[in-house]
Amino acid sequence: MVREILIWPDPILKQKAKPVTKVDDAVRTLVKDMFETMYAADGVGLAAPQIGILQRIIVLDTTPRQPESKPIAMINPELIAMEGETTYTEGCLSIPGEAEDVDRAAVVTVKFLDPEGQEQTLKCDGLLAIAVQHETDHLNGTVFVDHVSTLKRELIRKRMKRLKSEREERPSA
Ligand code: GNR
Ligand code: NI
Repeated sequence: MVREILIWPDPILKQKAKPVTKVDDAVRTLVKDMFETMYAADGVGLAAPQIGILQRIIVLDTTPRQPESKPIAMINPELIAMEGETTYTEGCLSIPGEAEDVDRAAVVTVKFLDPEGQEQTLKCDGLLAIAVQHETDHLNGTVFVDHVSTLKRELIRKRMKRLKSEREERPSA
């Protein structure tokens, strides 16, 4: 089921998500909904708080609509190593139409539980490393505009206010 994505600055997006205590069918159903929502919105990642659920779950697919597309679901992800630096122009499904440069680690090692509850460790680079950091930020109540200047953030806040009021007038827009 495709869920509705919250638009920043929704107060839910500022909260810290709670660790998953048991990887059960409810978690697996949520992961399925998160993939459906991410693909429907043409994103490369999605964190549970973006659909209003304060649990530490993220999904990623940095090569959607390619034959070798690799969907990854991470439960309770933890960044255990970060190396190097890189800058990438980021966007966010919760901040539609906006993009700003953000500095992050270039290579990250992430430890997580897969949907079977098995512990996994993955070393990521490129867009996947950026997306993992962007999504783990969401689990800690942070969005990419928290990494840009106050001036840019306040301009984006105004545009999101306008976007929300337009959507209330014309819900299909
Ligand atoms: O779809 C997304 N694209 C993207 C581009 C650059 C850096 C990060 C991202 S993640 C974003 C989806 C999203 O908002 N996930 O929280
Ligand atoms: Ni995002």
